[in-house]
Amino acid sequence: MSTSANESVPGLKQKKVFKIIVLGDSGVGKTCLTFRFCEGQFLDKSEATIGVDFRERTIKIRNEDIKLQLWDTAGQERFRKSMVQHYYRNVHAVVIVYDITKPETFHSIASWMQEIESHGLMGAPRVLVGNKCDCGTPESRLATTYAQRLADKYGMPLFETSALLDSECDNVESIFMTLAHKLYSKQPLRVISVEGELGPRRVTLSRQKRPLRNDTCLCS
Ligand SMILES: Nc1nc2c(ncn2[C@@H]2O[C@H](COP(=O)(O)OP(=O)(O)O)[C@@H](O)[C@H]2O)c(=O)[nH]1
Ligand SMILES: [Mg+2]
Repeated sequence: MSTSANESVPGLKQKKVFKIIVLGDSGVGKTCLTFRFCEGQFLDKSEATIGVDFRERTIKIRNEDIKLQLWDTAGQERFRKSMVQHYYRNVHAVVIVYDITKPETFHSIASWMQEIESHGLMGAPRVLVGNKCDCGTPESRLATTYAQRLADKYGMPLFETSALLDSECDNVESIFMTLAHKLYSKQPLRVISVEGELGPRRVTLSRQKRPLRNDTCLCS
């Protein structure tokens, strides 16, 4: 688990930092989604992200301040290749975005999954996001059932959102809050008692109090 700069000050409580990377083809709305979550509004003049950009927002879980650090990247291969190692370091969770009006961005998900796998992140909490649900017609949008099948195949929840519509901001909120809660409660279960050799066996499990990761975030 990463901690913020105050870790060197004795007596100050360390803030947990969750690093979440946002992947997906260029133009699907990664920058607008992270902006919506961190700044609470639609980013009017979104320019192509060059290399890596990150935004932060502090949320509260069980009265504890948690810093969510959202890393947003350019979808283009030419930028990704040069900074990929840096980008994937100390990642806690992954958001994969496609544009529901552009099937080719949905078909790229398989290669994004391969990239995630090659960086050993298949065990990290992941969500699939179909963005721009304010666009197109019901016929031109990728069917939810189709996307849900893929999400189920990879064992991740599916969210359909719009970074543009204020009425959809709760959905954008849910994407990152779902991941934050998953990360917060991601503590391994351990057996603390097994009862009755002859009678019915009852196994009690409890959550281990262990930090999720203990690495230091590069950008804190
Ligand atoms: N209608 C609509 N446009 C969006 C939405 N999200 C992003 N855009 C637009 O899509 C384009 C690409 O968005 P951007 O966030 O830069 O995509 P990125 O390349 O994945 O970071 C921009 O022109 C945005 O204004 C959305 O939810 N609805
Ligand atoms: Mg961008």
